[in-house]
Amino acid sequence: MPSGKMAVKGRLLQFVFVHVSVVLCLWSMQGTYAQGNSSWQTLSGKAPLVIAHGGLSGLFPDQTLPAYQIAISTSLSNAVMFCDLQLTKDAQGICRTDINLENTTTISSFFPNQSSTYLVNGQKITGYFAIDHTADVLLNNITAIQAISSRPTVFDGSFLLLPPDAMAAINVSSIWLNVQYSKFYDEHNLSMPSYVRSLSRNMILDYVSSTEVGFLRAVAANFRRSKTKLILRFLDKEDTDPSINQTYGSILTNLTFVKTFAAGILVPKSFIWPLGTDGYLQAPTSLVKDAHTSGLEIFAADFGSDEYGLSHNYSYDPVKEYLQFVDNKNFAVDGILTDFPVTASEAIACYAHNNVSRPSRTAGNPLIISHNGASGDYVGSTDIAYQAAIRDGADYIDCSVQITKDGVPFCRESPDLMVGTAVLSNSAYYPSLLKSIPDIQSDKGIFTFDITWGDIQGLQKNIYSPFEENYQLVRNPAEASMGSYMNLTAFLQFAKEANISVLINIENARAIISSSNLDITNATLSALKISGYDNKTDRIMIQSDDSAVLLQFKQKTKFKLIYKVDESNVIISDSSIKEIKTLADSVTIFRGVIFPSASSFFLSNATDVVRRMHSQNLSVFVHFLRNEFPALAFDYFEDPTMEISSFVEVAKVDGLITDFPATASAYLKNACRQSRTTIDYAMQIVDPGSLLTLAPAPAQAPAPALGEVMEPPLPSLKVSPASEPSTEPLSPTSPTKSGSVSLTRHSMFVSLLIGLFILFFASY
Ligand SMILES: *[C@@H]1O[C@H](CO)[C@@H](O)[C@H](O)[C@H]1NC(C)=O
Ligand SMILES: *[C@@H]1O[C@H](CO)[C@@H](O)[C@H](O)[C@H]1NC(C)=O
Ligand SMILES: *[C@@H]1O[C@H](CO)[C@@H](O)[C@H](O)[C@H]1NC(C)=O
Ligand SMILES: *[C@@H]1O[C@H](CO)[C@@H](O)[C@H](O)[C@H]1NC(C)=O
Ligand SMILES: *[C@@H]1O[C@H](CO)[C@@H](O)[C@H](O)[C@H]1NC(C)=O
Ligand SMILES: *[C@@H]1O[C@H](CO)[C@@H](O)[C@H](O)[C@H]1NC(C)=O
Ligand SMILES: *[C@@H]1O[C@H](CO)[C@@H](O)[C@H](O)[C@H]1NC(C)=O
Ligand SMILES: *[C@@H]1O[C@H](CO)[C@@H](O)[C@H](O)[C@H]1NC(C)=O
Ligand SMILES: *[C@@H]1O[C@H](CO)[C@@H](O)[C@H](O)[C@H]1NC(C)=O
Ligand SMILES: *[C@@H]1O[C@H](CO)[C@@H](O)[C@H](O)[C@H]1NC(C)=O
Ligand SMILES: *[C@@H]1O[C@H](CO)[C@@H](O)[C@H](O)[C@H]1NC(C)=O
Ligand SMILES: CC(=O)N[C@H]1CO[C@H](CO)[C@@H](O)[C@@H]1O
Repeated sequence: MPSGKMAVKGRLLQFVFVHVSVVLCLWSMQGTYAQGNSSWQTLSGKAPLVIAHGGLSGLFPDQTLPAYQIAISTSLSNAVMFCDLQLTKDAQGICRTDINLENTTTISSFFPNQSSTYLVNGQKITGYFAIDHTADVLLNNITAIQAISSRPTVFDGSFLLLPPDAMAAINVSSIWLNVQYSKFYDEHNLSMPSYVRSLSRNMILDYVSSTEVGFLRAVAANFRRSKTKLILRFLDKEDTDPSINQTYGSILTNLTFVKTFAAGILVPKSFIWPLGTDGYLQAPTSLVKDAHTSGLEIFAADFGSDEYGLSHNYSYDPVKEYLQFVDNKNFAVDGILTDFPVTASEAIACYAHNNVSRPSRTAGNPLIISHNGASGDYVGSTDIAYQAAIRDGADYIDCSVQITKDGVPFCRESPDLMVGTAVLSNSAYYPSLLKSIPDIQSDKGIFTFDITWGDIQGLQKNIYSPFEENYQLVRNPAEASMGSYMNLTAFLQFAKEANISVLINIENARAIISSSNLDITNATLSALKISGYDNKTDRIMIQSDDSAVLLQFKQKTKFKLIYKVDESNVIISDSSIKEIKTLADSVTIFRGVIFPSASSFFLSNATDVVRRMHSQNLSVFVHFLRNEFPALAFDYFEDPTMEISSFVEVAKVDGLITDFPATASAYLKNACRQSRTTIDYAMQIVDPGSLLTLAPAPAQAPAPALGEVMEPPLPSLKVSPASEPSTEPLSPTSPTKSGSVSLTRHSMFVSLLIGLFILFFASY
């Protein structure tokens, strides 16, 4: 996805009267559920709670009706909706996270140049405060905006602020009220304890938390006989609770004291799993066990799938982080406060306590094909990346073949060594070998076919992090230069020993013949022959974007062939599909050919290309799947699993080509997919285009049609290559089933139609 995701800025809508109709269709997949008891290491023994921080605030401006509604419809049925309470001039409550309303609302454009400055817990803050305005003005004139720059701003200004009692009007299972500035409001003659007491007479408050011991002690007597649980919320250890002038770090050392007025604690997740300065998790603290020993529930805060600085241990898969807190063999927190309740729900219902092995590779499951091995965690195309891919559950490991000056074919994605190696810092190669080959790439490069295999093996390698430049998201720095490249013969030998199938990708074959007089196609054929793979046609697939390369393999071998469509934004006509069918058994296409996306990073539509390819008996592989959130359309709620789920269940692809085979493999064996979950939950899949109805984007120009599939034959070499393979066709074996997996498994689709009719300037 292009780099502008952060920069997408929605218009601030200022309507006098707007009637927004929100229609969002989310399809959910539902199996039959066995009801059973799993033993959770929570205080109650029940599954951990999902607490939605302002609703689905990872997508919508937080604490608005759509944010809560979508959170309710996509989360566990007992999910808790969280409201951060602020008080207005006339002692009414509104749900807003920050005491300063400026960053999360349109208030500064409604009252320009009217900010004020207050001393809040000893700190001077300039901005817009609820205490300066009446509830009537705030709830009727001001709308919410997204405060976090990586999240969509297209909904800014569309949804009104809410008072806490608005949540009673929607179908919430439980409500959590958080009070952070009781002392500040008290100084302004507004009493949080009185407000919360009176609110509790009109609605059920399941949880009331506060960062102030003073507040909790003030209301403790009132809630003693109710079902409301009082929770002490901890800020950073160095911060001070102004109500008792003690740091949170010191309060944490006396949980017996906390138990005298609270039923639980809410802590930053780092109190439980501290993050080292190296970006990896350290050993867990004993806090969860200590809290449970003291009879306190413990809830962890600060979860977000689009977080910068997420621990590298999780490989950018947010599901793994939740599992670290709820399913780690030693303890489980009692609940998780998250901006993405949908992914926390999925982790708890579908992934936790799921010790099953991978379902059969033929039972309607798409193939998992690595992209340069497990390149999400290791330097692509190295021995350790391939070992990891196998360990992580790939069905096929892939080798993009490059060739060296001395004619050795080896595995590496780019022919340009400036990508992913330190070739530039070596005066033997730079600048003398820098050249421009427009048929390969527009930028100048230093190419593998100008350096010998021995010298390439000596180059320092660097892990490729596709979202480093624009988002500073780096991959597994601890392994960032580890591993060795493998020549094709060694790669095939390795695959044979590991008993794993292989996808060989050949690109730029004709440009390399013209510029270096080296023939990758023939070199690949030779390596296959040498390694004894020439008769293992069920173990090898050959992929190319060049019809002439595929035709050579078609003439000389019986391998399964894959045509790779190079364009990511293209319409593939039925006649192109028929042409492809004459060349190949399968097609590899980019994600956007199946689910095109709009400039706003929402999916705009679903094409029927997979169905049309299937009708020509072509299998369809989709690439490249990546976990980092900027790779994902907003429709997937920044959850790579939801994208995988959608390609498998909605698009029905036959193969997933991924940098992170572990994420795809975990998806295939999740308990919800296998209808074995003990918690009634249906994993979400997208309805492409539905969110765009909420977030109108400028019309897109239609995608161009795919150009000619058939290319002229490859040029000949100027001199005969040293080692030519025999021209005899390689001996066939029985045809494989790997390319044409039948996809019949899915049970019942339940459609959830959520119609939200939001009337602006109507009061609750
Ligand atoms: C689950 O636990 C409850 C309470 O401990 C018990 O009554 C019930 O029989 C258990 N159900 C199963 C399926 O084990
Ligand atoms: C609010 O926005 C201002 C200006 O963009 C920024 O400096 C400040 O850190 C933001 N505050 C919060 C709490 O995000
Ligand atoms: C707000 O202040 C700025 C300068 O600080 C000024 O340019 C602008 O006109 C003022 N707007 C209003 C509505 O007073
Ligand atoms: C409200 O939610 C409960 C359980 O979550 C469900 O049984 C009920 O049908 C819902 N009611 C409405 C009106 O959606
Ligand atoms: C609060 O009320 C007291 C007494 O009623 C008054 O003296 C004080 O000025 C008020 N403070 C504020 C900030 O309104
Ligand atoms: C809070 O405690 C610190 C040291 O524990 C002390 O220096 C400070 O004066 C106290 N502040 C107030 C307002 O009591
Ligand atoms: C912890 O709190 C309890 C209850 O308030 C108190 O009795 C005890 O002295 C405290 N312990 C320490 C070490 O401060
Ligand atoms: C390929 O690698 C293997 C294992 O490292 C080695 O034995 C073999 O000589 C290499 N082949 C070439 C052509 O360098
Ligand atoms: C493939 O060839 C090897 C010898 O090169 C032979 O041992 C093996 O049986 C053959 N396998 C098949 C399936 O033909
Ligand atoms: C969505 O895709 C279908 C099929 O490709 C096409 O007929 C339709 O016009 C598209 N709709 C939009 C809104 O782009
Ligand atoms: C590849 O080898 C075949 C013989 O096996 C030969 O006919 C063909 O010309 C070679 N390709 C090139 C580009 O030299
Ligand atoms: C400045 C202001 O208060 N504007 C409007 C806010 O909304 C209320 C209720 O709709 C109106 O009466 C105000 O005029």
